[in-house]
Amino acid sequence: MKMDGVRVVRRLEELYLCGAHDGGAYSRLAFSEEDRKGRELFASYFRALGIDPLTDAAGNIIARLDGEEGEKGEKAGAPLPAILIGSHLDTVPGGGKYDGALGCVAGLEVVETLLSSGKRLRHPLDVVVFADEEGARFGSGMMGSGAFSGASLGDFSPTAEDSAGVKRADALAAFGVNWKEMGKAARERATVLCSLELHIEQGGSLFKSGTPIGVVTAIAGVKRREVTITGEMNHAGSTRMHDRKDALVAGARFISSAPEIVAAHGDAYSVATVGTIAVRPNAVNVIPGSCTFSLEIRDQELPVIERIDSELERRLRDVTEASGTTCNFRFISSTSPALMDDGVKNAIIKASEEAGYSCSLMPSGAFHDSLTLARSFPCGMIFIPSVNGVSHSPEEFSTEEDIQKGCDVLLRTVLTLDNTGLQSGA
Ligand code: HGY
Ligand code: MN
Ligand code: MN
Repeated sequence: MKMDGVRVVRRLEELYLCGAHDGGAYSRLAFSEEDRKGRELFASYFRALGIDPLTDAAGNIIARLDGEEGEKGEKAGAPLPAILIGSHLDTVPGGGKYDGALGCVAGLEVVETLLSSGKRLRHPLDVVVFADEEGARFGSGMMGSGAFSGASLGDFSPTAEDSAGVKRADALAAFGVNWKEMGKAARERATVLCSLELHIEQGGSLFKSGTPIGVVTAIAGVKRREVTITGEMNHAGSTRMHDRKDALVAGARFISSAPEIVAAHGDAYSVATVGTIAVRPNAVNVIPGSCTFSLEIRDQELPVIERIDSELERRLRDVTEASGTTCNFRFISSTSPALMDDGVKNAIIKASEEAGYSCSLMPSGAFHDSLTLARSFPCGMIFIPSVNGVSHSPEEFSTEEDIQKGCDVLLRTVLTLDNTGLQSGA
């Protein structure tokens, strides 16, 4: 029984093309028409196997391969708890071919490989595409996996708008998702044995060390806020420099000081990013009256995130006071760091050893659906190298050889978990 890495790579290419935009960029922002194309193509792969995926109340796509034991299987009785293999198909703007899509296509490949080999698992296997993992369109990420895990949906305001002014609730409605009903997607804990996610590392450590498999130990938490600095719109020609209350200059002073604040108050894994900024009125001859930007902080420890957040806020208040401007914050989302499950980690390590691949235990700086799933279910993640550590970029690349190895380890991990369940002892 062998996973077909060539077929996986071909499908990743086909999915990537669903995100084609005029001008040569590729992206599948959550609940966009490009996302719809990718989701429909992915569902069609399952229908070709005779499996009709369902879509839950949060827009997650779930394709089930029944297990031998339980309702639809041969042996009578309630089905055993399912093994989940999930990830996401939505991307960041200009994202790569592998982030998220690899985990979804590899889950499909496990089903196709089992079906063609005639091997029946004892447990049901659910392959899940979680909706809006990135949060690139409406600000907060992991919406589908959050709803699936029964997390509070407070971070997913229905009125949050994308850059074109489309509200989240309207974008969901175009996909048949009623924002008010998303809570119905919550999956009962007892119906899940564990969750597995194969993902690219999105960093450089596996690539630099030449290690084909990463076994994720923990996933960094992430806090996102929106900052608005308000100054005074004025004439760019007739307003002397000492009379200005320039919101963008204040923003620039703050943003440029963020790296040393993170260095002073954080640890090796601490990061802070300003990824979006809007200036008003955004005219060449008008002193900016206001600027609004995103502020995202991540670390493996929640207290470190909070410490950096308060030090950055202190700095911002100093900068705005000194420049006669004011600032305010709008909370967007916050997800605590999470540990991966020992039993699932042990199964991944065993699978790597059986396959003859070296593996290293490592934390994830990127967040994933597994971050929010880990609140409710035992989770494990398998990483493969990202060439030059690049991700969230058209340059994102993983080799066919590494994809094959990641798929081999995923299949072996599923077989181990199906056989022995979760063995958390060493
Ligand atoms: O932003 C992230 O860490 C992930 O790629 N969604
Ligand atoms: Mn991802
Ligand atoms: Mn991503």
